[in-house]
Amino acid sequence: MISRIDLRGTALPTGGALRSVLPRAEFDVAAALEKVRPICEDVRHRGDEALIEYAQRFDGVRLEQVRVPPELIVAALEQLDPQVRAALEESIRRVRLVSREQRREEHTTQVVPGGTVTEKWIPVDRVGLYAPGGRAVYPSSVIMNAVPAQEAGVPSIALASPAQAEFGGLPHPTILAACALLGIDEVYAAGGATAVAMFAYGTDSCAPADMVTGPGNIWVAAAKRYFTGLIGIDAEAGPTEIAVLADGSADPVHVAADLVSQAEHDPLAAAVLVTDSEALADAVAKELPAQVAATRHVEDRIRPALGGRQSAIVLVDGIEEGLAVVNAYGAEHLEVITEDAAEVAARVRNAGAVFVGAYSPVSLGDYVAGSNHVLPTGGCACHSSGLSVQSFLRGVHLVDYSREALAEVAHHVVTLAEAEDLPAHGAAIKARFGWEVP
Ligand code: HSO
Ligand code: ZN
Repeated sequence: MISRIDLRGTALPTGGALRSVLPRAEFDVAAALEKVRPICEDVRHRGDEALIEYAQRFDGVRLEQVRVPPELIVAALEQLDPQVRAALEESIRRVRLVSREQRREEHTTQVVPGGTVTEKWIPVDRVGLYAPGGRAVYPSSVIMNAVPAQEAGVPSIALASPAQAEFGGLPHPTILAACALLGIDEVYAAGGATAVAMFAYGTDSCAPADMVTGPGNIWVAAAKRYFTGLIGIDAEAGPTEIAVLADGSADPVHVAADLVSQAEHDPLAAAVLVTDSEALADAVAKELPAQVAATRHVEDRIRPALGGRQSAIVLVDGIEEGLAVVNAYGAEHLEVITEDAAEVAARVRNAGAVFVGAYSPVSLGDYVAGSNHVLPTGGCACHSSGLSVQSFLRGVHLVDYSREALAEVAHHVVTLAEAEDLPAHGAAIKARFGWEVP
């Protein structure tokens, strides 16, 4: 069901070489980009009319309008199962607690008397959130995107999610209900690349957004890539990944359950166990088929995910080597289930989020840990962060120098301007102090 990679007994390759022996799904965004380009341009030129046509073509729904009437968003919350509502509310509360503390303070540095640089943090004006439909209807992802945007102070937040034929052309009711809980009343029935294009260019019914965030399939990732530069994006989310770094102290039942839990998302989802314990590897390999047999989504997602080239059990000589492996891999989610888990976790450098010890499974983080579940995939954890309040803020420097403070460094500006053959830069200083700046 899951392959093995044995890295024991030899020196581990370093850097990129180690990464290349580790499993990873293929996710060819560049190829998808060619297919989404004409769709995005069509939305640009024909706006709502194009969105309505694509809803018909891709979602099999004849829409009267793209915008969801706000009273239907409220109605969806009224219909929501009270237990689901309570769980979503607790998720919102906890993510908000964590997000609130991420808000950066404005800071002023006095560089010299009379010369200051202040770093201000300004939220983007308008954000478009995307919530997938189809296989992945995740109200939790609406929360993970909306709460940090709200805590950042984004004044205008809209959401798009595909029209669902079985719900009369509205987005899925739990997505609408989550919007109502979050106070989002601007919702559009638009899916995939067309939704991203709607936010990027704007249409008659939807004002353009400065930024689009939210998970999605390869078409959403491709559209985000297409619009990078025109709008801000969170990340090109690829298939989800869990890596578990475990030693012989880990319970194989827990480890197997956690691997299966993320394999359940997608046939391309990656589940990777890195361990120095052959006994654990054997026990997990034995446990997996039993657990898989007892759940849903087996043939279409879990089996291809666990059996795919992106998943494996990786055997290493020790936890030190295991750390090198997980750092080279840069998983979206990394669980550390070892003795001294906190100490081992503290040495992880590359992971979207780290889950410490036996009682911090990824599915806790997916819903109610308070952490964010929008995290870098595909090794992007080596250079990028998960979604946070910071994602929605721009740092702006306010430069405020007095005449005296400028005079003090005028000669340095003139010198550097000359050194770069940009005399007009120097002239902008000389014009203020006479043309004889030394
Ligand atoms: N594990 C997914 C997020 C998710 N899980 C949504 C359940 N619902 C990617 O982090
Ligand atoms: Zn998940």
